Amino acid sequence: MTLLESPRADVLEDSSSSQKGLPDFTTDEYKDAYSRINAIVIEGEKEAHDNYVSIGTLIPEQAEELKKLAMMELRHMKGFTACGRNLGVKADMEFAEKFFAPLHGNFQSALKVGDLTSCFLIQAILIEAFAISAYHVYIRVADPFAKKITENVVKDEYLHLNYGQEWLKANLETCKSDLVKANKENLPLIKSMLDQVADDAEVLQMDKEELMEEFMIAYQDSLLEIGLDSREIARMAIAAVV
Ligand code: PL3
Ligand code: FE2
Ligand code: FE2
Repeated sequence: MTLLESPRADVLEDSSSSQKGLPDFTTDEYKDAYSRINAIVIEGEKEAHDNYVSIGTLIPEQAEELKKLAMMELRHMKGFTACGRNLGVKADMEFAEKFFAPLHGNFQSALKVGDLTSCFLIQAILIEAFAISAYHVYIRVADPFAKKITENVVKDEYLHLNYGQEWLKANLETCKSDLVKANKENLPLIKSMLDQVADDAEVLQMDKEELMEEFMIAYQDSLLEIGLDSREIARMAIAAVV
């Protein structure tokens, strides 16, 4: 009976969250979880900026374009900093730096030897797909201020994903085996980052399975676009679970 009373448009518009209701953004529990999640996002955006600038040093003819992507990341960082401030939360940056350290280390090693394939896979595919999945899920349960900011950010993240995708696509013939190898080394790190953030995300009403699902969609779509076939993609995705 009560089902008939629920407004149909609402059900169509939003999935699970509108029926569950949004979290209480003012509780200590919410703010505590947000202090880590917000820091992760701020640190991720800052490192993304640095990574695009670094990639530009390896492709001088595209440095200008990469600088533009990097500037977007700084804007994202400022936007998410404002989200934390708006909720009265102090971001735990020390936690976030540790959170990114393994992936950051792998990116730096790749950069040092001029391994563009790994650099693009780490930053433009894995990190951007991670961000896209997280932002999509967050938008459904965010406070109105953060929702608006995140909606604008996620559009840019697709541009970043596409940029890396295009480079890998154009170079696939020579970089395929390196791509598979880099994926094997780095996809497990993304999985472990997701595991580490899952409890805090849950407090924000972000469901872990939903995050994984959104990540897999962005990841698979991107590898398909780069030119890998379903079997190759399945093999690559398995690296996350073995
Ligand atoms: C690159 O443009 C951005 C890199 C950021 C990576 C963020 C990963 C996010 C994981 C946690 C999900 C929370 C989303 C909530 C936003 C305040
Ligand atoms: Fe970003
Ligand atoms: Fe980005």
